[in-house]
Amino acid sequence: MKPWIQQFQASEILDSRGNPTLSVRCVLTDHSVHEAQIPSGASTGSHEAHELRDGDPSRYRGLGVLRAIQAVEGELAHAIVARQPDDQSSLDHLMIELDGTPRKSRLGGNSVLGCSMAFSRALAHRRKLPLYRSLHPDQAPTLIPVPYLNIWNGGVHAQWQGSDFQEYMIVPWGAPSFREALRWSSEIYHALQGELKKNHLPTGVGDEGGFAPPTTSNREPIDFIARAIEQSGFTPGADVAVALDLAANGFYESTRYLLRTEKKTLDSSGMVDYCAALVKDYPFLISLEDPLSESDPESWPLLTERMGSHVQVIGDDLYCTNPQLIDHGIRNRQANAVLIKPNQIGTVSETQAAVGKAVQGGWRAMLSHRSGETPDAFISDFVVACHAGQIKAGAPARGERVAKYNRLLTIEGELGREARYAGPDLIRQNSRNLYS
Ligand code: 2PG
Ligand code: MG
Repeated sequence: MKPWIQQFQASEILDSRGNPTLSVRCVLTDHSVHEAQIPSGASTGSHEAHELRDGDPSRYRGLGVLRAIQAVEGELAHAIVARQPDDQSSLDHLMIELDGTPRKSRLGGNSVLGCSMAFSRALAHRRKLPLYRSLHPDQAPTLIPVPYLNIWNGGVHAQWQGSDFQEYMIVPWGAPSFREALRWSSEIYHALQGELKKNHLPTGVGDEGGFAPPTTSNREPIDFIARAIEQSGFTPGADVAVALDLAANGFYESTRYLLRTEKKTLDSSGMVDYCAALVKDYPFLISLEDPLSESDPESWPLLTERMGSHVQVIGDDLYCTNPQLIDHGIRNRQANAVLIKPNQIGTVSETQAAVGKAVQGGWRAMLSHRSGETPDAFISDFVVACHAGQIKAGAPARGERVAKYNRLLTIEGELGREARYAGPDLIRQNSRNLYS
């Protein structure tokens, strides 16, 4: 076979928090260049792929990625160029073997994922397909996901200045199309801004573009958001639901949940009761992510059972997009959905396997950005290709967040009449068809 991959190049760029991150370019023998930029989390799970950083305090407070650049341009590039893989799983397995550690700690999850994503784009170019078709070439993509837009930031994404819970999201699932869903969301975002101003609250934003005012209760943001939905002419629940990422790892300390804004300390069963009361009082609350800590796995099945089938319980830090951990979670009925972040696991094929594992087990999957982002919209193509039907990518504001939503507008436009906006019923039905 004629060689088609010429080289891999990498460089240090800045992410949305102003921290260094990795850009990787796959250069082909036809001289085309295919780039991927790697995001970075702040509230991370303990099983995430290792992010290789320099640790040299004289540059970028130790966060530089020069060693990751070396890994890409050295060992990884040499092995890939020598082997000339021509499909995604051959490339990813080659890199996994070369690294040889469970969490990609030798060559770095960031270096490996950079090569994996850049290669995906190169493969799409070679197949003359858009990325969202090339990622799943046997199945025509049609399902445009429901966006979960984070319009109120708390927890570590707001430097613990506001709510204990990290993300309050609007879910415009009653819209007839993604384009309309995004319009609704932008209108609600600005209505919320107006409400905050009226109440003399600051309208500065957190890491993911949502507002981040101080609050004395974790329920207050839900009340504000419900008002903003209504003021924009929509019905909470039927038109626009609400979802939370509590990111409970962040406020779990020695077997207790510390809700500082409410001056409450709860044990596991207290936290389960707290969540049960929340979904009872707010019937339009349809999804809770990381309602409990990853260090409290025995309590997850209790909470999921209490929520019943109509509330989505999503494991993020608990599973870290790892197919084995997801499998364990399914067998133990810990949750009923999983968050999918490519950089938690470190290759495109393993990310695809994680979605497949979830859906085969009857769970839903949601694609996700990271709090430290770049304009790279890989996850938008990925979510359409894998039919997961759900994506969260932050507020309908800030360049690195809207890049994902804008890419979905383009895809919806390209699919034309074939495109179906996921809505409440289609999410489960379609992803199951693909993996059964
Ligand atoms: C999360 C993510 C993304 P981070 O917890 O779901 O919103 O945050 O990237 O900081 O882990
Ligand atoms: Mg999360």
